[in-house]
Amino acid sequence: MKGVYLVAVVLVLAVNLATARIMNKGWWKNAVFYQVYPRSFMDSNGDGIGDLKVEFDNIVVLPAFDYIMESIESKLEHFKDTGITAIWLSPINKSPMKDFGYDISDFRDIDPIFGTLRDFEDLLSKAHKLGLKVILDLVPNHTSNQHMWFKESINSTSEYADYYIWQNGTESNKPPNNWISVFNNSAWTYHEGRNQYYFHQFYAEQPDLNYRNPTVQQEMKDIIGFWLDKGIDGFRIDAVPHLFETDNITLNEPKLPNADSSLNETHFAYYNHIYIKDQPETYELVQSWREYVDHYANKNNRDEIVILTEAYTSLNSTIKFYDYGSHVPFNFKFITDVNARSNTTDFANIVNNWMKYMPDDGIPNSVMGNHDRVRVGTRYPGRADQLIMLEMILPGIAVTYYGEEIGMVDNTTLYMYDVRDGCRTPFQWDDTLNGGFSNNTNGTWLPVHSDYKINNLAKQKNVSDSHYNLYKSLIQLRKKDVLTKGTFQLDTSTKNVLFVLRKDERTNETVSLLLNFSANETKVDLTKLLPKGQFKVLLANVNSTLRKLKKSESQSEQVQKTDTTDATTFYRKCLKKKKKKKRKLHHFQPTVRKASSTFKEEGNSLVFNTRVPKQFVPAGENGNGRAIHPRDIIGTNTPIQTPQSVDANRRNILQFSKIFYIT
Ligand SMILES: *[C@@H]1O[C@H](CO)[C@@H](O)[C@H](O)[C@H]1NC(C)=O
Ligand SMILES: *[C@@H]1O[C@H](CO)[C@@H](O)[C@H](O)[C@H]1NC(C)=O
Ligand SMILES: *[C@@H]1O[C@H](CO)[C@@H](O)[C@H](O)[C@H]1NC(C)=O
Ligand SMILES: *[C@@H]1O[C@H](CO)[C@@H](O)[C@H](O)[C@H]1NC(C)=O
Ligand SMILES: *[C@@H]1O[C@H](CO)[C@@H](O)[C@H](O)[C@H]1NC(C)=O
Ligand SMILES: *[C@@H]1O[C@H](CO)[C@@H](O)[C@H](O)[C@H]1NC(C)=O
Ligand SMILES: *[C@@H]1O[C@H](CO)[C@@H](O)[C@H](O)[C@H]1NC(C)=O
Ligand SMILES: *[C@@H]1O[C@H](CO)[C@@H](O)[C@H](O)[C@H]1NC(C)=O
Ligand SMILES: *[C@@H]1O[C@H](CO)[C@@H](O)[C@H](O)[C@H]1NC(C)=O
Ligand SMILES: *[C@@H]1O[C@H](CO)[C@@H](O)[C@H](O)[C@H]1NC(C)=O
Ligand SMILES: *[C@@H]1O[C@H](CO)[C@@H](O)[C@H](O)[C@H]1NC(C)=O
Ligand SMILES: CC(=O)N[C@H]1CO[C@H](CO)[C@@H](O)[C@@H]1O
Ligand SMILES: [Ca+2]
Ligand SMILES: [Ca+2]
Repeated sequence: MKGVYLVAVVLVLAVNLATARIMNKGWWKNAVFYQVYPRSFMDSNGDGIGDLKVEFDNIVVLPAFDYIMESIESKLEHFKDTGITAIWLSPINKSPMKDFGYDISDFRDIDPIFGTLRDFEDLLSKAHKLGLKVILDLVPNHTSNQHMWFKESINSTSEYADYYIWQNGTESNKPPNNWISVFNNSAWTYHEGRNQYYFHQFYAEQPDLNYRNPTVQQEMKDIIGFWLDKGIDGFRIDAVPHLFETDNITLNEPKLPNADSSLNETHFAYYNHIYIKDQPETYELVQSWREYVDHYANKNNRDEIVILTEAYTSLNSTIKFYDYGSHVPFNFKFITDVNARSNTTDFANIVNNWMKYMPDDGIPNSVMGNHDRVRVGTRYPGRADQLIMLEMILPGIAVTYYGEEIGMVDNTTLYMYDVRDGCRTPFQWDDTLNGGFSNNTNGTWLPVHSDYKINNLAKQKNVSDSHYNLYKSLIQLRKKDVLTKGTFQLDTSTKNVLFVLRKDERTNETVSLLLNFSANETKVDLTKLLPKGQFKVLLANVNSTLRKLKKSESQSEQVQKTDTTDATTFYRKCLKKKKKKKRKLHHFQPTVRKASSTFKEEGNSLVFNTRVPKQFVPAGENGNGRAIHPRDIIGTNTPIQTPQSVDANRRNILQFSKIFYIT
């Protein structure tokens, strides 16, 4: 009997070993992640603030997809059409909202403004039914000062005493050292209750957790486990470079040798943050979370759990996260290192440097905006399509900030709560009250951008030549082998033209992208770039004349130019033809068409971007590499502007507007 029993046990063990594994590995590798800023996405109860629950034809649906749901049956279809892989929700945890959710007072609960835990569970299960992944924001660096841990930590003999970073002041009761908060001024705030200073990388209401305390490390793992138990598919980890600080409190940070002369010792950007950013222990901590989620997925036979990391730091320090467990170390270089005056070489450098330093098994990614930065459509007036086309054609992952898909722009004069308000205005669903975001007749937490009547999703869905339909088509295109597996190459040999070539080595199929950086028409000799010179235009930016050709016409037009196809001549001919005969304009077919017989030989396709609108400022004018808006130049070691300096910002915006918008 005993023998039989033993055998049975061994068998069970063997079965466990054989079945326990991470499923669907790499599902994220060509994903489009869509960032939802819940306050501004969809308001279901009329309080003017977005939330998780959306009543729609008596069905509760998730906010990200309410626009997708004409009916239940069309849900899945429409999701498949749009092709977003995963939504990432900015923090929805309980919070006093000092930093709109980035100050958490209970990591295991949902803030009542957004709904309940139950609402979240509904959202998650509906998302999963649609084949959609859900990523949550994890904000591990700090808690709210209203968190129970912090309240207890004020008592220096409680078990939470070492959950935060407490230090005595100097003899004259000044902060212990010169460390500065990201939002400027001392990173130390005195607390009477404990007669000590506590450290905060961000607002004083966001005390930093002490990761040198193993209990704190365990707490955060438990929180990760709590949300994994709910079934979420991954985490986007906030403010990662700030996790650890040096433990030698006597070390003052050195001044940056090239600090801007307008800065002084109260500014974050004044110092070289060698002691409070990018510490080696930070990488090990991220690695420990990766091990935790891998172990979890493995143990529970779950799809791979993805980790995305937010780090505004040097290229090297960002890339290093690949080696420490981050699947997606956000590439913010298109936000921080280039602007509307950058040239094609500057752009090529961003891509090439990333590729050069990324580990061989790494997956690149591109981020064009988020809730801290001026929207891509505002940073690049009239060129939002270009940037979206670029990120969609480049290899790897694309990250969309809500509204980018319809070309939303900032309200550049808005400042109600935070200098970052401008890019956080509500999503523009349609042309009804509050852009369809909320039925509140008193307005919404931030006003809807005034262009919602002409720029909204409903309208764009009905017009084939729209940002939304371009976005959708790009996502469809991304599913082709040539874009998921193809090689890539950049070419800047034509002045003002950035050329991206993707090629499927097995079939020789290519997809190319031409971006014109000049405000003028630019000639491109495609024979140099595409050896056989044949191409088919697949997609073009909104308002491009190319889009308005008849399908058959656009093809034959191109076929005639097998040898010296010249984009300008082509473009001019299109214009002429358009003038000559007034014909019914056919919208450009956004999907990939089967190559007609004339294209069989090479199958080259061209995602063709013609010219940018007149308001584009050519490189050189003020071309000193400075950004349009002070917020744009926040990069390594540069602070998010403090509310105090907002007036100065505003003046700059107005001043710059004059340069940028020719009306
Ligand atoms: C807005 O919609 C909510 C939910 O349907 C409803 O309770 C509320 O009365 C509406 N408010 C207005 C002003 O119509
Ligand atoms: C501080 O914590 C200790 C240990 O838990 C407890 O005995 C004491 O009552 C607390 N003091 C206050 C003021 O809460
Ligand atoms: C901090 O100051 C208190 C007196 O307020 C003193 O008892 C304690 O030893 C000091 N701690 C350190 C680390 O110097
Ligand atoms: C802390 O830094 C000081 C230099 O400011 C150095 O003299 C001291 O040895 C360091 N202490 C430790 C424990 O590393
Ligand atoms: C530092 O600059 C700020 C303006 O950004 C100014 O208000 C402040 O007085 C300056 N502080 C010092 C110590 O110079
Ligand atoms: C980045 O890392 C590379 C290779 O490790 C090194 O050659 C380069 O000097 C580093 N750059 C900086 C700015 O640290
Ligand atoms: C592109 O701009 C950079 C500065 O951003 C400059 O150094 C470089 O010479 C420019 N290259 C070309 C080809 O104009
Ligand atoms: C609008 O404001 C008025 C006056 O403050 C208030 O009575 C009313 O309830 C508000 N309506 C909504 C929908 O919030
Ligand atoms: C920006 O917000 C302000 C309210 O602060 C409003 O008056 C203005 O019309 C808004 N601008 C746009 C373009 O929506
Ligand atoms: C791809 O192109 C290469 C070089 O022109 C050629 O040798 C190869 O046969 C082509 N492969 C296919 C599948 O057409
Ligand atoms: C654009 O074209 C105009 C007129 O042909 C010319 O004057 C101008 O210099 C051109 N600008 C650039 C940036 O090439
Ligand atoms: C892009 C992003 O999420 N930025 C956040 C970084 O962390 C600080 C503090 O939590 C937030 O204020 C930012 O919004
Ligand atoms: Ca609401
Ligand atoms: Ca920290």
